[in-house]
Amino acid sequence: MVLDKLRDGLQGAFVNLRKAVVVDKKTVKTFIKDIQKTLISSDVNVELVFKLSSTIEERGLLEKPPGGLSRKENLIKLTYEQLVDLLGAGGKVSLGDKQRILLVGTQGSGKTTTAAKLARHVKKRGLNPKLICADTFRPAAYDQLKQLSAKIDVPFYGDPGEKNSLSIIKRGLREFKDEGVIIIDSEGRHKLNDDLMEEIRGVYSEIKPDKTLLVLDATIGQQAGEQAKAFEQHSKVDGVILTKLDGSAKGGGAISACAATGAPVYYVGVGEHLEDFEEFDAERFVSRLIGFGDMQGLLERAREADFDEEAAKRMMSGKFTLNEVYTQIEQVSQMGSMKKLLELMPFQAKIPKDMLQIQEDKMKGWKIIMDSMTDEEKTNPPIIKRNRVERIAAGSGSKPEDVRELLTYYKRMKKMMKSVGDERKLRRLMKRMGSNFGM
Ligand SMILES: Nc1nc2c(ncn2[C@@H]2O[C@H](COP(=O)(O)OP(=O)(O)OP(=O)(O)O)[C@@H](O)[C@H]2O)c(=O)[nH]1
Ligand SMILES: [Mg+2]
Repeated sequence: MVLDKLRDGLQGAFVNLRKAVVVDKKTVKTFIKDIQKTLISSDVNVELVFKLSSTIEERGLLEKPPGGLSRKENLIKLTYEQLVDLLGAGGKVSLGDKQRILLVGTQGSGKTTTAAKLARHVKKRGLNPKLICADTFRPAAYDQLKQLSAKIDVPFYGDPGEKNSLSIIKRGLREFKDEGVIIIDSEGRHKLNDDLMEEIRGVYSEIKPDKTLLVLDATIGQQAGEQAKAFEQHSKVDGVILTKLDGSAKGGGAISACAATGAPVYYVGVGEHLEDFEEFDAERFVSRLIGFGDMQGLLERAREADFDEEAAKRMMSGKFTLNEVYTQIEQVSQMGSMKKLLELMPFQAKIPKDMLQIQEDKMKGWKIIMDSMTDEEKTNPPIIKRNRVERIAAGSGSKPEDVRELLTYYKRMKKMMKSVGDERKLRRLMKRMGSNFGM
């Protein structure tokens, strides 16, 4: 798995936070210490770590949590956002039918493996990748890439007899009629010396790749930032591919250093196999590290499910009508399927199971039913007796049972509201329901 230590450290911090009963100064401090320790041991630059932690601390303690969020959730949200910020925006290669991608990097950084991984990735997306081996420096380079391309069944061009990499590339482009996503594996040298830079510059100005991607070994930690900078000074680098993130204890340092340098990380290599390769997306990456499903989705939903004071007051005074049910349903459909919503929740709400299992399409049907009701019926549902049930069913194209089912649901909800009793409990309940039903 990717970045075991970083993941375990962060998850540990979040587990402790979740267990905390109150979010006071001490809790926040302990949480932040845990985060700091983890990041620093992943080789993240100390200054960046302190900047991140002081932001979390200040805002976590002082800020009034935005709508619907508890202090704890707000702290999680803040930390999540700060981590995403630390690891950068990521980048995207918009893959097309006709494209030249040049891979550059020092020796052993993983260029050749990455060329094949990228080709596989491109192919999976239904595009047409082709590989060129332009490494004339390392004797076995040709065979290595040739074998890899055979494995993924991707056209390959190379010439072990040719010493000039530029001429190989030109011939390769001609051979491939310059069509498809052409991925060029270039040679690496031990260091970023002038020779290598000269070579890259030459290739660059002649070939004019659509994208030049720098392949960096993540095990070098925050030094990745300096390498990215050095390359950028000599040739145009569009983005970075970080390899060996699986085996690196310093991956966090490598990613954050690239982000700090302004070099977007496009892809990450997470193993020796060709399928161990992913697009890098900081948000998804951080969500996975800290072990919540789709954090972004949760946050959006938390915002949408903003606590509605007015609705709470209305309900407290016993005014829970079908209008409230209507709003509920509307919000649920805005939020997407309830099942999906539940998967997103880090904190499983304790709401009666059968209440959660009310199906989405049923709810949509109820909305249509309510559209056939008069305002009076919606504000005062007990007046809906048999005749009205039949009229509403006919008007909404549904069955009388459906109308009755809706009324039963309404009664149950109303009873639940009443049984809650005091306001604080209701608020809590509403918040839970807000996350589940969209109130
Ligand atoms: N664990 C792991 N190993 C990787 C990854 N990417 C590459 N490797 C390994 O790193 C070693 C070097 O990879 P290459 O692809 O040959 O590197 P290169 O940059 O082409 O090397 P030169 O051509 O010599 O400059 C190989 O043993 C690869 O299997 C990765 O994401 N994870
Ligand atoms: Mg190579």
